[in-house]
Amino acid sequence: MSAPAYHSLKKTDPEIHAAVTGEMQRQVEGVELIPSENYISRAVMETMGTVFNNKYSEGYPGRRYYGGQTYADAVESLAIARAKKLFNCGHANVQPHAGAPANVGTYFALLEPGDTVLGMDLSHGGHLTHGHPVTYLTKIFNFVRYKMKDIESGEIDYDEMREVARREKPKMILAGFSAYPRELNYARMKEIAEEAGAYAVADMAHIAGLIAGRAVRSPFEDGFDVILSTTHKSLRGPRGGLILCREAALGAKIDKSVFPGFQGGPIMQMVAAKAVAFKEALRPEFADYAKQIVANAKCMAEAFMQSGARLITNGTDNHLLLIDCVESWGITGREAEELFDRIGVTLNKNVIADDPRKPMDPSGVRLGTPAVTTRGMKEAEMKKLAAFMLEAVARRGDPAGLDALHAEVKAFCKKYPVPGIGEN
Ligand code: DSN
Repeated sequence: MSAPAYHSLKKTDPEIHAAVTGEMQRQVEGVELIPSENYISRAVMETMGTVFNNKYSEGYPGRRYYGGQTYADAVESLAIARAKKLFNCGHANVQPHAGAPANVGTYFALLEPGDTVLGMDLSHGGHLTHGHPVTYLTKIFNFVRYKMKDIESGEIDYDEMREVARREKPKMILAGFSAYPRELNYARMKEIAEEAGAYAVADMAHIAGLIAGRAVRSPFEDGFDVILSTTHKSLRGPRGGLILCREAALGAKIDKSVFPGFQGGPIMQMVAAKAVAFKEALRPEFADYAKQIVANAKCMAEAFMQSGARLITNGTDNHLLLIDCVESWGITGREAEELFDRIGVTLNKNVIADDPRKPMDPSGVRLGTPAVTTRGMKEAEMKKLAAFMLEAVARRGDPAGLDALHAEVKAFCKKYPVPGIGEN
């Protein structure tokens, strides 16, 4: 497969064409370790650029506010049916434009202003949308946070969570994270939610692909009411959001909340692309992919720990790792991000639990394996990537040494074509 040429774009807007080409080259020549990023297939990419962009489709299949919906209804119905099959549930809303809108749609469907939500603390792996004070959501709902009780094992303090739930009487208990390397005990959380009379909701944005591929447990298996997600992380679809209900009965509330509650027309080319991605994720080979993501992350974690690096929770059960750079290498997370960027390895600085440093210059970095696994890399390659990064740390005062390492990384990447781009 050769790289997309984008002839019309080149003619109309050479500057944007140059940026697109540059970005394709960056993706092909570099190692992508940001755990929330991935490479979509050419089929998903093609669908995102289709004429569905021209169509308004407010409403849902069979009940729209505009005419001309034959094909829009067909793609949205397919997306819904495939999402339900993939996640084994009773209802799917495929219209949220992204992850944060999926959170907002879920909160407004299930809560009244002033209601309490129990969510994971951002510094312990949670997400901004789970109640960080900088978000507008905290002006409407009352967020209470839970944390790990033991940073060495990553274990959540479920006894404390139960105490807090008894005291604060939340209407929603939220499982989910963007920087937590372990599995949550969904059964225990569901039990606590039941006792409190709260909805059990999971934000599985990071691990949707792992759940779809049965590489980790689905919160629905333990009776969770709602799972929300993005579609573009480990699930390897277009950028977008998704809300799933275990029981179809809750679906009407979710649908009404997304539209007309706070969104307008769905972005139908993205809904169509979600349908294509779900079809890809239903293939047996996607389950192999999901399991390899986890195997790769565990292997990489082992390689770093063997080198003496400190990992938050001492390893991983999913797709991501958090490294304490200050403790491991005597550099900050920002310095580490810049250093690895210098050799073509992309990851992100990240706070670690109870970080004494600020988010723009925290103590850690976060990295993950969904994207490199899509390129066909396995355990041997994970060891090689860890070795490149450790070598960069060793050569950090040596610009020529880092240049040489960057050339090695580029040569290494050439062996693993990016699906969707191919040879560039
Ligand atoms: N930006 C996504 C992440 O990296 O986790 C979600 O906020």
